[in-house]
Amino acid sequence: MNEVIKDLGLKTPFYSGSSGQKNWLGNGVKTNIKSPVDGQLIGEVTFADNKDYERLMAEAQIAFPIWKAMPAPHRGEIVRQFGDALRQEKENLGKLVSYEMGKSLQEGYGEVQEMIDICDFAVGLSRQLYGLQMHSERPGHRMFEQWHPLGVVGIISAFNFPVAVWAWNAAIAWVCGNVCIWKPSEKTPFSSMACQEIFKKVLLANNLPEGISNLIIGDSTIGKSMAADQNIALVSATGSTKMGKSVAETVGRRLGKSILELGGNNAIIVAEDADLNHAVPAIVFGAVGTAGQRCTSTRRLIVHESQYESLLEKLKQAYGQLRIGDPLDQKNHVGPLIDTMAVEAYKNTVKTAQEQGGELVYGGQVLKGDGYISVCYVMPTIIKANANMPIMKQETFAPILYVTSYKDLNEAINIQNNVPQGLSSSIFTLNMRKAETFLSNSGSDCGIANVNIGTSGAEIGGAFGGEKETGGGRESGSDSWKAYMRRQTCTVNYSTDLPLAQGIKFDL
Ligand code: UN1
Repeated sequence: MNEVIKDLGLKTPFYSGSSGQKNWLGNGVKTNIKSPVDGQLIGEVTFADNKDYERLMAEAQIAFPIWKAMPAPHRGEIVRQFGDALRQEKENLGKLVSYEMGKSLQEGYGEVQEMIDICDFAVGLSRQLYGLQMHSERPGHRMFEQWHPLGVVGIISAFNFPVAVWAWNAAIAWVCGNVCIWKPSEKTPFSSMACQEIFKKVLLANNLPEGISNLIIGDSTIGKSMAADQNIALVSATGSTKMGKSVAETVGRRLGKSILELGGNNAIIVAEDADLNHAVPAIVFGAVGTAGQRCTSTRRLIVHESQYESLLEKLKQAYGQLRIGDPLDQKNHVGPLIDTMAVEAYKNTVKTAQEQGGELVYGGQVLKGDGYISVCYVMPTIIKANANMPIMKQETFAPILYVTSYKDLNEAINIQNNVPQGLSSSIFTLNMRKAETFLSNSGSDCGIANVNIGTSGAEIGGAFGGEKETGGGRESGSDSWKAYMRRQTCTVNYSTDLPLAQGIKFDL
């Protein structure tokens, strides 16, 4: 095992080689996992095959009746303990996420903090899984709705948030009484193994079966099996639109439920009256944070023509100050892309954008040499673009920012909405009319619409997700929990009569 991992000192030992002791170690193909930070081997994992999947599903099915029989606030208590265990492991787990995925250490810690926060949210929620009571039209009748667990929830997560997105789903799914099977990205298995071991320790300390949380490390064949499996009541999938369409088709064919959180193509509109002291750092963080690999990353900048040149100058200056390198070194702002395939996608996109008339004004190169040995580091890039360029309608998971200008707000909103994706959006303006127009039903068509903050870094308290090719699902806060439960409408007749609804008479 890699020395960096050994030195992490996670209080919960999580990796003991591919000896088959852990329930997530499979019998399929062996794969080497390398860090994008330094190209070093982190370790070897053995992918699960379908037999392993069936074994885990059996464990989940044994665990479900035990877990759902516990009152929801008691389930909340287990999630509270998980949150506490994460507080203990925050530093080391954050480092592991940073090393395995390549995001900055601060963002690695932030990701674990997001897990802790969603646990707190879920604990409170465990006492608030409310149903409504309606007035029945029939005398002596009571009508209400209640919410029951679904069963086994499948979670498919992406490499860019290797642990937090799982926690958004799992913590909520658990307090709702479900058990989970988690297939993380095969690019970041070690972070998920650490999480599984941390939660397993909590379960075992409470005499509960590990099957409440199941981890399966495998490639897309496992994701496909999950989508097709009748035993999975809900599949919550985060990742590319291509993957989401395939999951939706398969789950839809069996009329199962899905929550899809897919690609984004997020824009910031900068109005003529924007406070650039706030807009510039928000744009830079949104475009280059996590090396442009968030689904909420800022990919398009739509700037009023009066601000266009001066903002571009300010951005070029700010980009010039960015330090690119080892994300575990807190002096650096931008780490590597996840792998060399992502670097190829970055190169192709920069090239295509130029072929389509875009003008490269900053970056565009892959970094080589000392400190960039993994060949996964790229220069954050700014491209002067024309909103009609087809490449601007695509999401590339890389720090590439397209900048385009507009004359009036309606035009800006049209440009912002005229893409297949609909996740996050924002406007910088000090003008109340413009802000409210942007938030109105003729404004942004995205699931997230912000004023005077950037497109990324959503809080867990809100429902997270977006429209159109982003998939329409909502995870995390607000009333997203309802998607993890089944609704039951109940009517009780306590009268001495049997009146029918709609006044129908049926006398025998
Ligand atoms: C994702 O990239 O899949 O809003 C999720 C954000 C994060 C979540 C991103 N809280 O940027």
